[in-house]
Amino acid sequence: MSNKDNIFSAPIDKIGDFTFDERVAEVFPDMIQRSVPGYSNIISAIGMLAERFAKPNTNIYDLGCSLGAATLSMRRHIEQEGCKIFAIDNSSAMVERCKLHINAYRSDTPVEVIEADIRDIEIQDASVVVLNFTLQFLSPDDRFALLSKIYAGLRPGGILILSEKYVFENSTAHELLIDLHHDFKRANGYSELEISQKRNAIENVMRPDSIADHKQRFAQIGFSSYEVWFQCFNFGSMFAIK
Ligand code: GEK
Repeated sequence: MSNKDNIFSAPIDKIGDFTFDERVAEVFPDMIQRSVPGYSNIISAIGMLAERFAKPNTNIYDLGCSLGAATLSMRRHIEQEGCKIFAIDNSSAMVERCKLHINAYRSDTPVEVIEADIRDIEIQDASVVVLNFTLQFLSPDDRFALLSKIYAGLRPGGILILSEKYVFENSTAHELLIDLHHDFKRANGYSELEISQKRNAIENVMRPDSIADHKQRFAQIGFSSYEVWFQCFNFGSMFAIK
């Protein structure tokens, strides 16, 4: 059982920018479940996609792995020989806990948990790359470079799974989807104060793109097929195949 997220439950004088520190890592499974609509469906489907796309003797990357939920889902499903999963995050609090989660179970597919900035790592011989709600935390300028590096490191036929929060061009649609997300958070027990304080804290560190932005960037980089395969309110997941 994970600890309950009450980080924004009491009034905070000066809301700083959101960081993935010790306090966040401790409550993370509860926070992400109650904040991201469809999170568990996406985690399960990442396992299914990995089962389908993982090729023998290739690398699998989980970029911005947090506590390793996507890595664990992929590891449960991958049956191919000689695959290795690299789970990478630049938060030491996350990496420390991720290692405990991963080492709690044994499996034939090895996992290496690495504390690093995903902008600095090498990607090679990859059949599956996961960015599950991570790209949105990079500065808009760094997103294209990272996606190009992933494309270069993927084998032909390899898949990138990219889950993100989206913005929408039509303002009525945009506001409605945000309101529905806030209803989702209320239904999961977050108070008005928690919702608004979290919104203020995350505004400076997360600048989402639209689905059209993502598609345009995939096309420019050279991915041969890409589509949204899941959406719930203003959250969703796409695949892009080399
Ligand atoms: C999951 N994928 O549960 N380099 C490495 N890690 C980074 C960087 C960076 N430049 N920027 C942010 N992170 C996970 C959930 S959470 C999403 C991902 C959320 C890491 C950051 O430390 C955090 O652990 C993760 O990206 C984003 O399937 O909290 O909304």
